[in-house]
Amino acid sequence: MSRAEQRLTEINFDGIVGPSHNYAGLSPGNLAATRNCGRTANPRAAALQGVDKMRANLRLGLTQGILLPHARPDHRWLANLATDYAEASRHLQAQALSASAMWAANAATVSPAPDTADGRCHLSVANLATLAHRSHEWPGTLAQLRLAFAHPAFAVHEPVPPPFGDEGAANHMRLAVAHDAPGVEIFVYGTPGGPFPARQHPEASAAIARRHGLDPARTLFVRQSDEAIAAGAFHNDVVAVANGRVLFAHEHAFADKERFYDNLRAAFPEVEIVEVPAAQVSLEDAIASYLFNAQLVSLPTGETALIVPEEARETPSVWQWLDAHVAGNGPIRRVETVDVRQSMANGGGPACLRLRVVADPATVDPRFLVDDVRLDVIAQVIEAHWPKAIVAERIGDPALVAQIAAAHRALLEALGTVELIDR
Ligand code: SUG
Repeated sequence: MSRAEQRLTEINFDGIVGPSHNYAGLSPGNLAATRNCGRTANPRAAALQGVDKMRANLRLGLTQGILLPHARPDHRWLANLATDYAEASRHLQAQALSASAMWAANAATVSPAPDTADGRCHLSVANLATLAHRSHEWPGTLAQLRLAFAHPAFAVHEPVPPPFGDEGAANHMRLAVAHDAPGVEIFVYGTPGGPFPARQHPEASAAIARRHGLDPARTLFVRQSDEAIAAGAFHNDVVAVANGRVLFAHEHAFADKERFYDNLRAAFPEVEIVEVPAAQVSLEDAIASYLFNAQLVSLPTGETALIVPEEARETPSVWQWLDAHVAGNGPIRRVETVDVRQSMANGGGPACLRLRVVADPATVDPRFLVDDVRLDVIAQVIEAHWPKAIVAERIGDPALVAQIAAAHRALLEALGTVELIDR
């Protein structure tokens, strides 16, 4: 299919919650994950919540894809550390077992074809180098992206080498008058020195912009505010999200806000900046409710909708702000809520669970695209195989580990992707 024949649209690829989903408190700076450390997790309910979120997206007329859980525990990683699961310490076991690949917004940074010098859609797999349990995701992610995006319309890159930490699309935003029009790409990075790690390094962002062949005149590098990181915004997508002409952000999301907004208006005069003042929604309420970790989407009608977690409805300041915005003349015309509480308890909201790729669905391996029928198949596998509960003390139990492996295999078999079995 020639470039001219491609019909570019935004596809949301949601990470299916893996059967090893548990709460091990592995992410300093991620307040929900720290708070819920040791709590009993419900992998089956978690994965079904994710499936329901995808069904809701389909009902809105959006195109939906999936990324698959990785093989866990990661025996290859443990072998590289000269140990195995039975021998490893409890902490290392938790790091090897984590289902953290579910947060697909951290899988890669994506630059759609209209933005790149060679007219291909570029994807750079994130190295997630800052935290041990996430640092071994990238080989599995790379294998999947190479399968899903094997068409010449795409270029899939290996991660930027450490120590330059890169956490993917969670620290990247794109504005464009339409998904298939040239856009402005915004890379948001953090600076070390605060109480929590700055997980996105500016060197990594710059390397990605170079390798994707982005036009420097339409590429911005912006520093996240120290205040936001210290308050628990461990990724930019906890305090800001963009889509189309709309940038939706908290007042305290960025370090040098005025300069950023000036540069953005110069690069993209069509931008509509919707800023939520701290006087109306505190940084704490924004982070606890995940107001900004929302899917900001263009509906087929052309309207902009915001898909927020239930927690946003339950936070009075946030819900009042949203009500007033929709009642007024703001660009967000519709608010939808989804229940992803199991993921939220580990700091992953609706936006964390998806990777946006602007592409022609005909160029994507169909095994990575879903409709209601395929979601039924996925839900059946989850119902039949995912553990109902994981109690923290049980993570070393060989019977649990065997059940997780069998569940993973059952899903890959059902989806025809068994070649990814040891990934
Ligand atoms: O990297 N939580 C993830 C949440 C990622 C959310 N993604 C985005 N904001 N895009 C993280 O902190 C917790 C796992 C544990 O503690 O068991 C965890 O990895």
